Amino acid sequence: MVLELQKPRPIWQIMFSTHHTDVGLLYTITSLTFFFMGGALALGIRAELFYPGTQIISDSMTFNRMFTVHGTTLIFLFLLPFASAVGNYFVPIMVRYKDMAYPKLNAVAFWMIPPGGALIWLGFADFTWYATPPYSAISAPGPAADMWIFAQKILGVSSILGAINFIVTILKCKHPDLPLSKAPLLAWSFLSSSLIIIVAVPTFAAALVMLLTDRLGVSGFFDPAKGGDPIAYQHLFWFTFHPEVYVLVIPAIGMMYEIIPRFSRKPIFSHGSGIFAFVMLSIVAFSSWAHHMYSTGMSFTEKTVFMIGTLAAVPASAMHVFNFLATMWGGRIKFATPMMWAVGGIALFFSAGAGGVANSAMPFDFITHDTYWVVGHFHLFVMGTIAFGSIGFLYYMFPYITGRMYNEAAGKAHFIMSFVGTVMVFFTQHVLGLYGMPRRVFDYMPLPEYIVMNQIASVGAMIIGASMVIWIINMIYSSAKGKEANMEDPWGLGGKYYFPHQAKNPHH
Ligand code: HEM
Ligand SMILES: [Cu+2]
Repeated sequence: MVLELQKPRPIWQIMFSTHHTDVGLLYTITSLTFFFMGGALALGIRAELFYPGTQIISDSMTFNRMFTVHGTTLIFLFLLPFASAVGNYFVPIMVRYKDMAYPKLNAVAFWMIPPGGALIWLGFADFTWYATPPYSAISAPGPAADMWIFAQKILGVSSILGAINFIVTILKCKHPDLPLSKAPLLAWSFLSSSLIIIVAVPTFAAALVMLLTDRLGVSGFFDPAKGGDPIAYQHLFWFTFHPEVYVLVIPAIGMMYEIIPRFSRKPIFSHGSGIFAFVMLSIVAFSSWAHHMYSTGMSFTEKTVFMIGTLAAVPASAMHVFNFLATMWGGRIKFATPMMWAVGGIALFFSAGAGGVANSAMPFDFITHDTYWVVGHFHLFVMGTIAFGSIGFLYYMFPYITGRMYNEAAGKAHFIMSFVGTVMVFFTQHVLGLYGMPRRVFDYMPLPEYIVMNQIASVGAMIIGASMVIWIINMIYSSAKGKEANMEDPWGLGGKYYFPHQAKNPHH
């Protein structure tokens, strides 16, 4: 089996390899490490908010640093690299090519991530994951902020290199017998998200240079005192980062497209609508960035345009959900661990999407903007959908990577606890937002409602944390001692299933 770790192999052979499955493995391990690091900060934040007043974090500056690094880590050092991990393993196999188009470039893109991560963690900046001026341009303290900016430049270049590699691999290296329209949806998801990356990310790269020169005192793009405009930064930022949320979610949906039909023992209900919805999403991703900026004083017309632009993403997202449901409908479903994560992820995708629709209505957004509602909304996506899809997919890959089976009972316990915890934390945060609790605060008024809801959220977070410990133990133990997997049919679904077009290439 192509994905199997060839044992025994010394670690440096994997580290210095440019083979797509080895690079995929490096991406997997790195991204999971950052997942646990970023998660630990989240537990610290929730512990602080368990009671009003000061608990474990001494000052608000430290608190700001913690959630800045938490968010930056989980988006840029976990979700994005994890998607690259999956893409590296599967895209070449799915388009029936021996490797990525540019294997060395692929390794270079990976090796930019550890230094980027180190800069973020050693600096520990405090200006939130937006780095919003004027604070970031004028007064965010020293090396931390500059290290963050520099790290983002590195990670941005890495993700553009990765995207170019995926696009070329899919469009140019695809086997001639495989029409693009028949390529698996997982491959399509990488094509779509890579196209978004190469259009969106350069804008933020420009904004970062402007921000850095502002900090160096040689320009005043975003400094009102020098005639600059801080709102301009927000436009550049959200022009990149609204589409970026689709860069995150599209591969996760692609992963669900692998899992759902397989565990429903049915073909995908509609391959064509899956492709259509991916392409639609990657176009309309660009029509909605200013929905993050309703309260910055845009004209009514502008706001209306962006409200409609935002809603344009809804039918495309819904198309995926219906496609999943129709695939499961009448299938002989086996709720093994990967399937549970995928189905749980779809349920939360639907809930989070409904919250998004509410948000995009500007009068509602005026009430919820910068409250915990927003935190609840996007976490339901990033944790409830994207991380759920990713974790489920990792269980799915596990036998193929290690040749062994994970422990099914522990996998299910992990899912159930994470699901319950996720609902407890992020549904409650929506309500907290409606009660008016602002986001990014280190303390809150000692109202009974606030206290109870913050405690529910904090307990939920601890449950998620505990479930992750089960996961780590299961992964480590099972990769060494788990029972040998039947590589042709690890879950006993009946019928032989290989990845559609399995490549058999020696490692190089
Ligand atoms: C596809 C998956 C999605 C992801 C990953 C996602 C993620 C996010 C993130 C990260 C933020 C907040 C950024 C921040 O302030 O730190 C956000 C805010 C927002 N999202 Fe989503 N979102 C998704 C889908 C949607 C959809 C489908 C809609 C609307 C139909 C939507 C509407 C909004 C609005 C209006 C805001 C701004 C709220 C505010 O700041 O007042 N989102 N989303
Ligand atoms: Cu957005």
